Amino acid sequence: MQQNGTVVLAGIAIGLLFIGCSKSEETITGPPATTNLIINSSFESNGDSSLHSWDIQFPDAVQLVRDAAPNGGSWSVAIRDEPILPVANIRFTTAAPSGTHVYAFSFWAKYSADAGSAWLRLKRSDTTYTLNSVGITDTVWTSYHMLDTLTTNAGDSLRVTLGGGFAGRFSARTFFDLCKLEVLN
Ligand SMILES: [Ca+2]
Repeated sequence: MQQNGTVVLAGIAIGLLFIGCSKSEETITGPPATTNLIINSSFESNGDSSLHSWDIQFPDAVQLVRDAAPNGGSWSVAIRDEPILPVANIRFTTAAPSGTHVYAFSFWAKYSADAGSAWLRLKRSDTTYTLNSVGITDTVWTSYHMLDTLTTNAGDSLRVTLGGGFAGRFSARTFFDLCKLEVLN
């Protein structure tokens, strides 16, 4: 009897093990795969600041700072005022998915002393079209969202530009974080 009891208990234990396994497999299913085209949206990697994948147009005016948007990790990018046009900026460029799609361009930003702007542009052959531009309007972290329906061809590129102001105030900064360009459909 005692032996049979041990066998039953072992069977229950193995059964629980399988239930445990199937439960953990179910919990693996997460949110749908992201369609964000921007690599390094949050200006950080493994807790360290990073400008990986962004082209820096005016290195002296671009800093990574420990001041993140809500749910934006630890770091953001701060772009200083420069009395120049085009303004000091960083850019991310990617091949455009071909066909007609709805794109959501979004980011968090704030400014001190003088406000910068962000642009979404389409590059086609030798011409660059501005699809959307927005001036930063707040001195506390605020989210900005834009939707664009766009038809693109092979060879087209999409470019996001994040820029500082151009009043030339030395202390002025515009901060950006969580910059995304998502393909919705
Ligand atoms: Ca961040």
